[in-house]
Amino acid sequence: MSIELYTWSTPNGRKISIALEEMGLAYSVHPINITKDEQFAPDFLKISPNNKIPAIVDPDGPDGKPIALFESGAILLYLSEKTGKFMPSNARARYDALQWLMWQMGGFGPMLGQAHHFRRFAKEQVPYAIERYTNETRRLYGVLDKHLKEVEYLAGDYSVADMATFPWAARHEWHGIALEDFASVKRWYDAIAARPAVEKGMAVPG
Ligand SMILES: N[C@@H](CCC(=O)N[C@@H](CS)C(=O)NCC(=O)O)C(=O)O
Repeated sequence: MSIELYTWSTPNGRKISIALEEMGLAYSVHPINITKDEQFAPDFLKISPNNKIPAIVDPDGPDGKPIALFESGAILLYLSEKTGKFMPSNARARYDALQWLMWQMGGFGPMLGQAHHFRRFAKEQVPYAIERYTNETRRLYGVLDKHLKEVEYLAGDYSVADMATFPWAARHEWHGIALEDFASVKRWYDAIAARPAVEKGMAVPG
């Protein structure tokens, strides 16, 4: 039975379509148009009470019963546990992957999102906010670049931490970053962009 994916054409949504493609799981897509407030529809709120995409319903949950999940980090961990893929089993490596996943969820996502808002969508130009979030974004790219000088992927092997981080880096023009300024990020980015599952996942919801 296929997993129901509730999503929109945003980095957080595409984390999950990438993971589903990488893991070879069958899924059907339900576009939730957040520009038309569809995330506030009562039926969607039953699945995602924080009125945000992505969310999933897996008819075949851990106990064989359906499970609904929101928050992209939780969904990635659920899918990796379900399939036994893209999370290391060794405890030390697992915590390495978890810390980079949490880094993405707490920083390289929320801060880039604020940069997008103030650089592209805010009704008034607020130079302080533009500078604050653009600088913080650049700092985070510096952290990522330094780490990727030492390792091929965020937790050594390709994992859900990379799947979470890549779609945000794919919006680098929106947050004022030239990937050429971060050579190791660029090497990592190009390798992930070339994966067929990533190409398919990035095209969802179409
Ligand atoms: N921490 C959440 C963030 C999800 C999120 O911010 N989703 C945005 C689109 S990328 C959304 O649905 N926004 C609609 C709204 O805030 O009303 C996650 O990672 O799943």
